[in-house]
Amino acid sequence: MARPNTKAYQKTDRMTLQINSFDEYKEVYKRSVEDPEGFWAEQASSFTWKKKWDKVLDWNFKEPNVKWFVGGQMNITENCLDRHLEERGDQVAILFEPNDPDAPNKTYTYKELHAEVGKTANALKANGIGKGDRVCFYMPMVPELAIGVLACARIGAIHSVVFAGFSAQALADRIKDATCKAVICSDYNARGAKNIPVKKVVDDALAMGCDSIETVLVHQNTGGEVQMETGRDKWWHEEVDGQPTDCPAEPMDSEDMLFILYTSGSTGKPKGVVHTCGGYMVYTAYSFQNVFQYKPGDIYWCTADIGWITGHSYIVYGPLLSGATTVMFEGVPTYPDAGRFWQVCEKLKVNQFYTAPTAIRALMAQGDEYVEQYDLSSLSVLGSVGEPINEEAWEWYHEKIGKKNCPIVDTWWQTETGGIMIGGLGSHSPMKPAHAGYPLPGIQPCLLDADGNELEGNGIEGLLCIKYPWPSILRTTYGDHERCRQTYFSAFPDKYFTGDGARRDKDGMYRIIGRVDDVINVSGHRMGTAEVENAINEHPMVVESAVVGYPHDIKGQGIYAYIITAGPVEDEEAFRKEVLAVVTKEIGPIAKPDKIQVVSGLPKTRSGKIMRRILRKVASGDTSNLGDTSTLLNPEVVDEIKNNALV
Ligand code: 6R9
Repeated sequence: MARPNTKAYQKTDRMTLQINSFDEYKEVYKRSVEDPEGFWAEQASSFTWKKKWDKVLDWNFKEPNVKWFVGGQMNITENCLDRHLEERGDQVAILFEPNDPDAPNKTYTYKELHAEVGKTANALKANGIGKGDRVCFYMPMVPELAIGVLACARIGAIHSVVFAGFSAQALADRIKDATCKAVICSDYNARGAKNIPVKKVVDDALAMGCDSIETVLVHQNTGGEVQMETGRDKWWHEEVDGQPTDCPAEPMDSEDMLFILYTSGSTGKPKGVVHTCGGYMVYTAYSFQNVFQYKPGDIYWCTADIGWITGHSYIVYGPLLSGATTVMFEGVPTYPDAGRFWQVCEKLKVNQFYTAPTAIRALMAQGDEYVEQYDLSSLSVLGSVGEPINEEAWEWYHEKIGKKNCPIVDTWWQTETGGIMIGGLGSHSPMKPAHAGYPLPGIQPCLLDADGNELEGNGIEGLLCIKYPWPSILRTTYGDHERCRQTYFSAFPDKYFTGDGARRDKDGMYRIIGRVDDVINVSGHRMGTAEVENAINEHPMVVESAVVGYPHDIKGQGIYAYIITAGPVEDEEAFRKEVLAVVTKEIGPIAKPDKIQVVSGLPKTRSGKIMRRILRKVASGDTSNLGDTSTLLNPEVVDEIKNNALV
């Protein structure tokens, strides 16, 4: 093997990437689409590379095959940690706010975080974990989760974080799909007033035949009792504490895998979206600094969970790459009461605050008194992510939280896009309620009609696609490249299809309408209808089921399930509870249907396809015009479904 060119390519003025006005945005955007390679090479040059790339971009959307910074070598943790040590080694990197509001904050400076990551990386190595191995995380929002993820990246192991609300079954599916070598978990999860067993779920998952797992590393969080299997299960503190703090960063090819993150689609089981090192690094840092207009010394808080992409890109990587102070919150928005977010904003003097519409709607419903008692004057930028934000929630966020002084950046993006694609740049972009706005530099969205024709001009609506690669686009779906091609690149030639519908208004601003496929967005979490149906069908009484989304005041969308049972249901309430239990067991509580209607049949076309359009209309309470049902195989069920609808 040829020795890598070890002459480091360094430039450390990392805060120079920011755009400072809307005019500048327009100029930068123009350049970014006229010369994408030159533009991204320039952005990439502000990072530490072990070896500079030979070629900026190699791509086609047919296979697809996308490679950024080809031939370059780097390690993302050197960029998150080492390169900040000189200038801001004593600045807080992670500011941890525990679940218990009376417990002290825990902080890690860049120096301390660097040392902890080094120790943890050495502990992973001592346990036989190395470059290319997959490591699953199943943990609450504690600093050790971020430390563990970075420790993997340090040694080139691929992390696969599974949200700790998923069931043992869902965890087992993900461990098996990625053939993980180790699981890192906590003993318990302190969430609001609850103490949720975490290690127990891992034990249950591993009992489902996760043969690839050699080690379970258990972080002691609450100190509650757990069972440890000799040889396999080890305590985090015993493995990590005695390790040397120094761990050399593994040289990674730009296109080596950084992580896998499972997400739901319209068909089949969740797929493992794969992101690679170089492009993801450049894009998450660039988008973080521009969207949030982060300035040195600011306190930035994203309330997401690291189990989702938002946590990966905008709690861990984007902020740390930018030398920011990033808040990690263990708790929930309503504990000890609905003022917790605002109490923490006051206490920590948060400058940029990034949350989801579902949280805003839930807190808005609790009344303004929870907001009014806190001083929110430190806030400068408010962010929204995960689902469309309705105008009422937008106005409340703007007025009550931002006191009409803070821009709202409504950020549209996906697990697959790795980073924010459409959204405002702090106060520099014009904003409109419920509109994500303009594409970030380097992002080339387009709207297509159903035949794949690109719709030109403004004041139009269509299917949202992206026609040119950006550095953090997904590279594949783990272990199944064909599925990646099929899902994202086959609907329209040479385009990445997002699955969302959008409108471009008269000013060229994008408004995301929502999914056009069978994906339901519940409280900002993606659920595939097929996935939920498969879970429901596990109930022995269920013959067939169909699940659709319907408008829900707080969650954005709720889950409405139509179920055909084998024989009559004696006790509907008992049956409902059993179905919820099955779904909780198969996926997790987030996938529980809000409404369950037992039906004698499902409306089907003559080719046997469920007419979801009809089911969606009924679920939304709109039975006025169900369209032509005469071509159905079984038109008679429509009346029955309509008459017994739960609205
Ligand atoms: C980051 C994230 C992606 C789906 C996406 C879209 C919806 C996300 C949105 C939004 C309207 C926004 N979505 N942000 N819809 N406005 N600002 O949420 O990733 O979990 O993969 O979900 O969420 O439908 O396609 P992910």
